[in-house]
Amino acid sequence: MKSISQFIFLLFLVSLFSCQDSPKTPSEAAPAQPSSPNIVIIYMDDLGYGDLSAYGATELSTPNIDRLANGGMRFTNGYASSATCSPSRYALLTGSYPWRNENAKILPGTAPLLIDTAQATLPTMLRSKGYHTGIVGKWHLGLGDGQVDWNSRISPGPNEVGFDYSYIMAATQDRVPTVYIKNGFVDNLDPNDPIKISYQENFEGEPTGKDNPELLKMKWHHGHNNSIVNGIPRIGFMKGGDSAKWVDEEMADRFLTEAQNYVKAHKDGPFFLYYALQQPHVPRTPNPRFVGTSGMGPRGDVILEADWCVGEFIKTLEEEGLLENTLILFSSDNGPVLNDGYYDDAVEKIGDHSPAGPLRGGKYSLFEAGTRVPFITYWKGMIDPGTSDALVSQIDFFTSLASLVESDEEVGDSQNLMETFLGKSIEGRDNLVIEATSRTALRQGDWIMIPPYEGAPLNKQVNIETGTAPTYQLYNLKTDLGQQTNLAETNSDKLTELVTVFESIRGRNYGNIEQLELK
Ligand code: NG6
Ligand code: CA
Repeated sequence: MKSISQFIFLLFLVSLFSCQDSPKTPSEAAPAQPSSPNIVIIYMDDLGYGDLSAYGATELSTPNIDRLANGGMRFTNGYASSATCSPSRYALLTGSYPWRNENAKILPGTAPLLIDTAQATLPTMLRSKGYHTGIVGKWHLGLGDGQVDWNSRISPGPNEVGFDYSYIMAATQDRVPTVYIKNGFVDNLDPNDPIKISYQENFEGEPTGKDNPELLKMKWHHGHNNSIVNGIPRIGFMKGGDSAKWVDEEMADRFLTEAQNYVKAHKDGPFFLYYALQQPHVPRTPNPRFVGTSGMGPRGDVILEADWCVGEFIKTLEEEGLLENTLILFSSDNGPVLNDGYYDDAVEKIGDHSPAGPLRGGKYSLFEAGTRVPFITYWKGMIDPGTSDALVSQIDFFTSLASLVESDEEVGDSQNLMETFLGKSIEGRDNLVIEATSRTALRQGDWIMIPPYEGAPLNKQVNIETGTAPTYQLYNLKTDLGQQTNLAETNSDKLTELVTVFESIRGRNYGNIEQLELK
């Protein structure tokens, strides 16, 4: 009897303490965070801040990406490092500001590898912690040493900077070579029909977009008038490799299947997959299943196609039982553009859709829409759904993921924001340098400062404001998200503060045309 009453008393004590200390029963408590979850980066090409319904689009519906946004953290101040592709991708993989590397500009298909093979990268860091690493999709970071023979192993490339598996397009969908490259070898290449590539001159007898308009199914508007592949004129000249040429309309399915197969093959994990979709970059070539689905022409159609791909990809994670053990990071390499060199109705059929949302500018621009992009973190059961206004950048993936996997590697420009990405903190960066076509600006707190630069205020080819002005620009993004009121003259203290910080990061010699006399 005595022992029973002691037991009941003990039970009473236990329940008393557990009630006081924690209102949760053990089953309600948050599961422990595994230190080696699978990691997937889903990266879009030219998707704008306003292109998803989760980010306010009303004329387009993107239910699958919305599922990530609404079931994870949706960042409203998330940035790509640059307003163009190669520099952003360089920063994403290395954690280094792209302006530290003078070659980090939009690269031709024949450019040498931009990343030093001795440099730390996301995949090398994760590999050192036991991850299998893969990339599927757009690369655009250069290949080889500048003298590539496309008919033998192309190296160095993704496999030499940390990826165990790669299935890529070399540059962009509008640039030659228009072939897939698997672990350094052109996929499906017939050795009797070797590939030759040049960005200088055409190969004898080959038609071009410029001289053979009768062969085109898509017309070029500016640039894009060299070799013709599948009726689409490209940037650069290509001869041979017929059996290896991609079919543009099948590209989305091709990359999706590759990404799904990668997941299935490595489901015992941990794995890191960089799934870099090609949409909605030009040429916009939706699969026939998606033609006409948006009512906005090919640009809208390929956004819906990409949304479907993301949905199918997530389904695979789910079917493999991996969704609770996979951290998904979703973003875009730069802001939106409508006419990026082809006549494809993007301008004509835009209707009430605003690809940049409330932001000013677009791709190539130092204004917000150049670099502020959809930015989502999703981890089923681990990230509570929410919206965060913290200032975050893709450059922070490196050090943040290093902390997640308990690696002590870090890169100076990349900050550990893991708690913020997991929705456990609202702290972001204090400041961030953004870049557009080799010009840079500083975001700090609610403010952005753009130094004076030479150059036209409007990029007439694409009809996008560059953000360039001959005087300093200073905007308060909290009260003036659309950057309409330049406060540089009226708030000289704030201007001085930002210029001082900017120059402490960037130095005094960054291509500006005027220098503020700092107090
Ligand atoms: C530009 C192309 C543009 C696009 C861009 C790269 C011309 C006139 N324009 O040079 O169409 O390919 O490069 O885009 O050729 S990015 O998203 O990969 O940076
Ligand atoms: Ca891009």
